[in-house]
This record gives sequence, C-alpha cells and structure tokens, in this order.
Amino acid sequence: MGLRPAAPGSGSAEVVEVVERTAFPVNRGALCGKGRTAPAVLSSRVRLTGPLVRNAGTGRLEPAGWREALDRVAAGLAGTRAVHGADAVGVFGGGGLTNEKAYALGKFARLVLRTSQIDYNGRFCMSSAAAAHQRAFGLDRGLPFPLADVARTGCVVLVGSNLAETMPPALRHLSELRENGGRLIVVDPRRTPTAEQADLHLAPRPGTDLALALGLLHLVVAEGRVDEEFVAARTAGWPEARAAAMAHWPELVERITGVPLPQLRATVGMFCGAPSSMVLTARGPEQQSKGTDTVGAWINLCLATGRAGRPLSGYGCLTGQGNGQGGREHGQKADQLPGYRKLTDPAARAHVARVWGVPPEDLPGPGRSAYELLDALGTDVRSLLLMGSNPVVSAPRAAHVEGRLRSLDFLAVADVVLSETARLADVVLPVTQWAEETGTTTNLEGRVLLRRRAVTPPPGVRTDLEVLNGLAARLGWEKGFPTDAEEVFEELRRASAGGPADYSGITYRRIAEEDGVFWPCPDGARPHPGTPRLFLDRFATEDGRARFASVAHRPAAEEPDADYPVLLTTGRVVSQYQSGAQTRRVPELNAAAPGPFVELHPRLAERVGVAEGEPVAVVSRRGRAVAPARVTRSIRPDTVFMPFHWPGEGRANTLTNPALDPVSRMPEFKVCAVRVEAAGDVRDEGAGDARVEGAGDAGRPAGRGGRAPVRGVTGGP
Ligand SMILES: Nc1nc2c(c(=O)[nH]1)N[C@H]1C(S)=C(S)[C@@H](COP(=O)(O)OP(=O)(O)OC[C@H]3O[C@@H](n4cnc5c(=O)[nH]c(N)nc54)[C@H](O)[C@@H]3O)O[C@H]1N2
Ligand SMILES: Nc1nc2c(c(=O)[nH]1)N[C@H]1C(S)=C(S)[C@@H](COP(=O)(O)OP(=O)(O)OC[C@H]3O[C@@H](n4cnc5c(=O)[nH]c(N)nc54)[C@H](O)[C@@H]3O)O[C@H]1N2
Ligand SMILES: [Mo]
Repeated sequence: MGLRPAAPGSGSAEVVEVVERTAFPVNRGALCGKGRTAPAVLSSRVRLTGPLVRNAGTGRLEPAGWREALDRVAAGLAGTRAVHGADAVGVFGGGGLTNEKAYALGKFARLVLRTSQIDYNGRFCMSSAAAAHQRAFGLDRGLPFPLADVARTGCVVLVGSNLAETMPPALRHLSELRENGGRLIVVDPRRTPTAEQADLHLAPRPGTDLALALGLLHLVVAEGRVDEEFVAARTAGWPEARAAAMAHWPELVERITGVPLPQLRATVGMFCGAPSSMVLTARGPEQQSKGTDTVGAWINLCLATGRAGRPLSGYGCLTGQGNGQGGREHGQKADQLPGYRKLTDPAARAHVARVWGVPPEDLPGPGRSAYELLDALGTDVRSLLLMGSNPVVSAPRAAHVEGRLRSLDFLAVADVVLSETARLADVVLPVTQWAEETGTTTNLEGRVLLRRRAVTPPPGVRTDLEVLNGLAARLGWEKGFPTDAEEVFEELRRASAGGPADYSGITYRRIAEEDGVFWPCPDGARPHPGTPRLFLDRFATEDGRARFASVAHRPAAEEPDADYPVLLTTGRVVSQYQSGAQTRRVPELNAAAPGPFVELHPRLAERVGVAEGEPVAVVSRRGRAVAPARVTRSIRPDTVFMPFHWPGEGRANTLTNPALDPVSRMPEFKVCAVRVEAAGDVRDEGAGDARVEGAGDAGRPAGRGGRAPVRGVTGGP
C-alpha cells in the first residue's frame, strides 16, 4: 500500500488516495474495503480537532488549549500518585500503536509514572497464541515463515479464522493454494465466507477446539502416522502428550465437538497425506478460557506429524490489529520489557535500565492483565491514561467495565475520534493517525515495515509521541521522550539488542530499501539479513527442542444449562473494524454494515418465535442485548453469533464472560451461555441505528453520561 495526493480537482487539499503496490508479497497490493476507505477517517469532519477538558461546574467536555489539557493530565496522574501511590495510576495501550509509540508508552509508565499497572488490548487479541508459542517453541512470532509460503504448502487447517472477512488480501494465498493442488480445511462453528472456500469444513461446538485437536492426534497415533524420527530428534514431552491424546477417544471427541467421526478421519488423511502442511489459528480457538492449551494441542498435532521446523510446514497465528505483532514486543504488556524481554528477568532489567539511564531497582515489577486492570479501576487503580483502545465497546462484561471507568478519579484518553470511552474522560487529547505520522509496525511474519508521514495533520492535533513528551516534561523528565519517531526507533534498537525480538540491526534506511526486515536481526560487523524463516535448524528453546504441551479437554467456563441453554459466540464483519470507533463514521462502510445483529439458525428462530429482521434479545448472566435477527443455516442450531462492533443496546460485550485463561489471561470472548427471546417491539435508543456517527460531533461538548462531576466521588456497580 502507498499513499499519494488525490488527483487535482478532487476537492480538499487534505485529500489522499490509497494506491495499491502490486509487487508487495504479503498482499500483492490488494486492499480490503477498510483499507480503501481509510482516508475517510482522516477527514476532519469526523474527528477530534482540538483537546477537550471536562468543566467541573457543568460536567461537560469543553474545548481547551493543549497547554491546559496537558497540565490537567499531568496534575491528575501526579495527584493520584501523591495520595494513593504509583500503582494507583494505570496505563492502557493498544496493538494499533506503532512500535515507537508502544515502546514510549511502556517507558513512560515504568520510568515517569513508576507504575506496574500497564497493559493493552493485545491481551484480548493474541495473548493465548503468544503464550502457546513461547511454551512450545521458546519464541513468539505470529508466523515462523512468510505468509506467501501458505500458497505452496500441501494442506492448511485454518482454525477459527474468518480471513475472507478479516484479512481479505490474504485470501488470494488460499486460492493459490487450491490452484496448486493444496487442500484447505476450515474449523468454524459457522459456515463463513472463508469456510465456503474449504475442501472440508468442520463446525464444532464453540469452545471445543481442544478436544477436537486431541481427537485428531488420537487418530494420528492410531493410524500409525506419527513421525517418530522427528519426534525423537527435535521434540520433548511426547510420552505425556501421547497419553493425553489416547485418552480422547474419537467417539468421545465426536460427542464433545459435534464433528462427525468421518470428518475427523478425513482431516487426518488430508493433513498427513500432503507432503507438507500447516495449522493456522486466529481468535476462534484463542479467545477461550483455555486458549493457551487449545493452541498447544494444535501445535502438538504439528509436532507429532513432523509438520514444524521444516520448509512449508508449521504452526502460525494470524495476528489482528495494525501492529498486532510489534505492539506485543516492546513493553506495553504488563510483564514485558522491549525486545520481547521478561520484566522478571534480572539480566533483561539490567539491560533496559542501562539504556534508560536508571538503576534496575527503579523498574517496577509485572502488573495486572487488561481485564484485571479494567476491573480494578476506581478501587486499586484510580487514574488512567488510555491510548489506542475503546474498552467501553470491546472489553468483556462491558457494562461493568464502563461502570469501573466512570468510577475513576481521573481519566485521560488520547484518540483520533470521540470514542465511547473518550466520552467518559476528564481530558481528551486529539491525536494524529497513520498517514499523518512516521513510524514502524511489525506484521504477522515478523517483518518490520516503515510508514512515512504522507499528509499534514489538522492544526489542532498532535502525535502520541508529542503527548508523551509533553506529559513527561511536566512530570520531571525533560529528556528521554523524543518526538521524532526515528530517534525513538534508534533507542528501541538498543533496548531490544540481545532480546528475543532483536531489532538492533534494523534501520529506517534498511526497511525502506528492503521492503521490510524480518526480526530477529541483530546488529553486527556485517549486516544481518534478517530471519524470514524460523526454527529450520533448531527451536528457540534452551536445548533447541520443541515442547509438547501436556493438555486435556475441559469445558468452557460457562456451559449451557436450563436457564441459559444456548451458546453465544462473537466476532467480526467485513465492513466494520473493532469497536467501530472509526468505521462507524465512514458512510460507505456504515451503509454496508449499519448495525448489530444476532445470527441464528432457522430451527432456533422458530423455537424463539422470531423472523428475519425482528428484534431478538440475548440474555446472559451479565446482561441483556437486543438486535435484529439474521436467520441463516450457516450457523449451528445450538449457537448464536453477534459481531462486537457496536455500543448501545446491541453491544455484544454486555453479554460476554470475562473468565480468563490461567496462563495468558485472555478473556473468553468466544463462548458463554445465553437465553434467546423474541424482544417484541422493545425499541432501543443507542444501538441498531443506521445513522453515521460523528459527523459534526467532534469537538462538541459531550454529556457526562452519568459520571460524577465532583472529583473523589466513586462508586459504580
Ligand atoms: N473487517 C474486520 N477485519 C478485522 C478486524 C475487524 O474488526 N473487522 N479486526 C482485526 C483484529 S484485531 C483481529 S484480532 C482479527 C480477527 O480475525 P478472526 O479471528 O478471523 O475474526 P473473528 O470474527 O473474531 O473470529 C473468527 C471466527 O471464529 C469463529 N469462532 C467462534 N467461536 C469459535 C470456536 O469456539 N472455535 C472456532 N474454531 N472458531 C470459532 C467465528 O465464527 C469467526 O468466524 O481481524 C482483524 N481484521
Ligand atoms: N466480544 C468480542 N470482543 C472483542 C473481540 C471479539 O472477538 N469479541 N476481539 C478483541 C480483540 S481481538 C481486539 S484487538 C479488541 C479491539 O478493540 P479496541 O481495543 O477497542 O480497539 P479499537 O476499536 O481498534 O480501538 C482503538 C481506538 O484507538 C483509536 N486509535 C487508532 N489509532 C490510534 C493511535 O495511533 N493513537 C491513539 N491514541 N488512538 C488511536 C481509535 O480511534 C479507537 O477509538 O477487541 C476485543 N474485543
Ligand atoms: Mo485483535
């Protein structure tokens, strides 16, 4: 992708056009609808153009100057620290932030605020796959091979990924795979547009992927398809993993998952019959309270069959957000220092402290995970700086999280638009975005990419780096928070040197010249070529062997019962992005997907007594959501699906269960128990409206939405 000013005569001077770069190997230049329409969000009609500060008298957000806004944020954070201690100040980041911003945000939290309480939305996204990667391979990079390898392997099992809607440009790798004679198997409780492309579609009950993977491994053993040589030479832990798989009889697995035995056999036949094969997972199996073990079980399948650490074979995780990979490497995660180092590792602390010019004792220890941090707001954590996330819409058990946000003593939000979360803030800081600033991101292949500023931002907005610089200066750090992205990157290189995600050999110049550089890329006497393919000789564990996970099936945290007999799962649609803060403001996208809906099977619809388009209520132990029914045979009759892009009455996350995976602390977005009812003519006010949001509301004072106007008054549900 590239950017250029639009043709003369196209109107505003600020107009840009997104151009496709057909030679780029990741997407061959193809862009999805969100990519093509992305410039619309640059338009000043839908975005914030100046800071907003809450008026203590009226309780409303009102325009203010930058000096006043930054003074207020610095005073808010410092005030909490003075009264309640450093860990009463929290920071919440996002996987959409560039590497430079993620690095600066982590440094700001640990050095300036001295708080351990920092985490980010990537915890909701890829943390289970990351944990499983670490456990099995000793290193976490989304794909250990370039994405283009997918087209050349023999068989791909795509588990809980709807990439036809969530990564449309990657779809052509799957078409090429099939053209080359390769097979595609899709595992998804819904017959998605992605599943439509598959040779074989398995539709398990949500939350049963772990049993499914164990059942497949059982068949691999029973059919004598284990690659004993590979297992002996390159892995550890097989006897335990084998025993666990043998305890999962195919008939039992058929009963747990609802996937017929012949389909299990066919899967093993295709996977093992091909000369090379891959398993790729996305949020379906990962966003579960057993996501780490589930991914581990799929990795076990790869290891037992010798489909890892070899050309065109392996396990990979399809990352999510713009900087899903890089955002998880440089220190906005609660337990992490730059370069994917552990905050608890004394050597890592010493190295990073040296780069930052402080003694290692000054660095706080690990903090809470994202949901646990949000849950502690208003009690242990009393002030929050939030950058790059909209948890009012995207966090599990969202009504509770919204209540916690309202109960804060002080909330500052840096965003491009007035998101639902920004509306609750005491200070809103308007920032630049992608085309308006320079910075690097790292894609799912571990390829570090550079984006240069292409358009001039509106006069009233600043970059996140400028925001952090201004706040740091007010809190006693005149130096250490440069506003120039390349300068930040130069420091990030040094901080990451010697770490698992080593960027020290990567420079802006090299990225530009080489179409991206794959980490690890250490600095040395001679330029390191970067590492497109990992694990071919050895895995990144101490002894070089991959580790089988020792796992057994367990139920979801919440299984259906008499009161809540149906399963709810959640996810995405092609035309909306995430919490929708930006895409709901783009008319073209909004027209394509104007509001929330509940997808349900005709049999369930009949039982409930709703027809297509009629309002249906979905009720869980956490709340009630109402949205129009979308009746379709593409979903299992025991399951309903809701996309999570909308606030208001149709907010899916009102219902979701914040049960956490014990290792990754990932919430169980993909399965909870609900009751489904016809909602009659109950009308909602907030949700379900096809109205384009935001036009004209940027910069306008917003109502407090119930936040106590007087400081120090806390409460909440
Ligand atoms: N259009 C669009 N594209 C996006 C995004 C967006 O919001 N909109 N977000 C980006 C981000 S941050 C991410 S993380 C990715 C996510 O990309 P995906 O993971 O592809 O997206 P989801 O829709 O969350 O989930 C994928 C599929 O998992 C299925 N599923 C549900 N429960 C289960 C289960 O128990 N087991 C299995 N096997 N499957 C299950 C759902 O039916 C769904 O089709 O997309 C990225 N791309
Ligand atoms: N039920 C359910 N809930 C889910 C999921 C699910 O599948 N089901 N998926 C989860 C996943 S995978 C994810 S990634 C999360 C995502 O959900 P969120 O964390 O809410 O992510 P976004 O909606 O992308 O919010 C990003 C916000 O930051 C702003 N922003 C964008 N770029 C920048 C920037 O450079 N700087 C600053 N300061 N702000 C910026 C945007 O305008 C937007 O308001 O949702 C999670 N929630
Ligand atoms: Mo994500």
